[in-house]
Amino acid sequence: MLDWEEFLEPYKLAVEELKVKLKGIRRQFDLEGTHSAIEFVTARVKPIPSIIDKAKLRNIALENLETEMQDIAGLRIMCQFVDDISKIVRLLRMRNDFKIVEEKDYISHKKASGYRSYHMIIEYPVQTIHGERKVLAEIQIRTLAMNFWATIEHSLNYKYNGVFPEDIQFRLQRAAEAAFLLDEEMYLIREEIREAQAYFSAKKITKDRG
Ligand code: 0O2
Repeated sequence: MLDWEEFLEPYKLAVEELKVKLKGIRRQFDLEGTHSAIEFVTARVKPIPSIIDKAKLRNIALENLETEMQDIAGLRIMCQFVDDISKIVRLLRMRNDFKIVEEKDYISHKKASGYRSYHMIIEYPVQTIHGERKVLAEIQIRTLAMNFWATIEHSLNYKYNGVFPEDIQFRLQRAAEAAFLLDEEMYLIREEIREAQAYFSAKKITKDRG
């Protein structure tokens, strides 16, 4: 019988530490006064019922969860523009506090569902009272538009148990195309937007300093 509290503890540590580190990247961009490639970060440890469901679906024995389920610890980085994603990927590749074990590019190769996102599976060392433990974590990097689509699709997926009625399926495909188009249009005017945002944040700093 798996002791879930004990099993999940290193994942909780990993998620908390990584969240602080990723938010630190955002703060450093802000301090430099340059456009932040990170808009916001979210993090979670997969809920136990979801772990059990996914394990059943993928035929993963509970004793193999540690090596075979890569997203028990999950972090999500949201960006404004598509080119921010490659910037973040490069930044993460340069770090030496974890090892990247796999990268999945669902942006160049979107999933059949219409899902787009960049995934990085990392091996992150946490310090426990019994010494170092390496845990797998998944970092998903996506634009705000990709995130909007994925969040909605995920809720509907849950509602329909993965089998969408035809009209919903059709709308979701169209919405995926619209999200792609939105990213493309925003990318084309990104310099304008960044300039405007830099102007407003500089103005805010001046105002805050009185
Ligand atoms: P949750 O609830 O977000 O945790 P694979 O590599 O294909 O063997 P795996 O482990 O599913 O299998 O990896 P994959 O495909 O990279 O997916 C991992 C996570 O990406 C999913 O976790 C989702 O968060 C997200 N994802 C992947 N495909 C889709 C999709 O079509 N729609 C949405 N909305 N999200 C997707 P979970 O465990 O499915 O869910």
